[in-house]
Amino acid sequence: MHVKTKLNQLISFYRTPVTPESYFLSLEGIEGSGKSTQIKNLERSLIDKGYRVLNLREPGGTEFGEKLREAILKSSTPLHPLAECHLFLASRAQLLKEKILPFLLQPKSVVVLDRYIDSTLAYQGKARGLGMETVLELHQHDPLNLLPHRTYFLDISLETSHERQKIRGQDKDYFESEKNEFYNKLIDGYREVAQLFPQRILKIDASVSMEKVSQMMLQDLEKILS
Ligand code: T5A
Repeated sequence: MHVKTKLNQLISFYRTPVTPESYFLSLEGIEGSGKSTQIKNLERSLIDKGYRVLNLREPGGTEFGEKLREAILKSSTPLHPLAECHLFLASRAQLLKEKILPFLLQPKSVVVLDRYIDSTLAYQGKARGLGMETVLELHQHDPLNLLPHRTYFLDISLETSHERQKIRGQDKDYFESEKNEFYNKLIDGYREVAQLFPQRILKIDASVSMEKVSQMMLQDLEKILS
């Protein structure tokens, strides 16, 4: 069967949260694309509009998920791509059960998540070579088949990512130590994922100033909330 047909069939399994005036947002992009920076602005703006906001990160966000985060990002041995993928999914399933789903049941609530399914599609599906179909198949089961209302994909080049990481000057983790070849595949992967979900994912040029990126996101958010 043609890959596109298979992907479309898999996508039809997904559902989005339905509590009135509650929203699920995610931010995506390679290292240094500005997700954490923008989440703070987004949170402030949502609180000003009278929303309850739960800001979480992946992997992590629960006691169990934070242990998995440590196990993955500090791993001294290369993990099998399937092992890696299942660890991210385990963290995600627990986060959905413990935090995301209960929070979204309350009206006027917004979950803002730093990385979600699109990270797995781009990192494990594309860059590690598992295949996006495999990653989508693994997300067909409850609660993993929940998609955000809106995903902001902060798109930057590898050069910009390196420059920002250099300025920040932190030690490299498990993924940050990967070679350029991995990152080039990853960037392609993210752009493919954005094409796969054009209604949900908004690709933003995040190489411009923080203020401009924030402005683009907040303008779009107005439309999502209305
Ligand atoms: N992973 C995760 C997978 O492989 N599969 C999965 O399914 C999941 C969920 C998590 C790792 O796990 C992998 C992906 C990751 O490698 P992480 O530490 O949570 O790791 O995520 P990172 O993306 O590595 O976090 P970063 O902090 O590096 O990236 P951010 O949050 O996108 O960037 P931010 O906001 O910290 O900004 C970085 C620097 O750039 C500056 C900031 O001030 C900061 O110094 N900056 C800008 N400078 C100029 N102009 C702008 N517009 C700027 N925006 C930010």
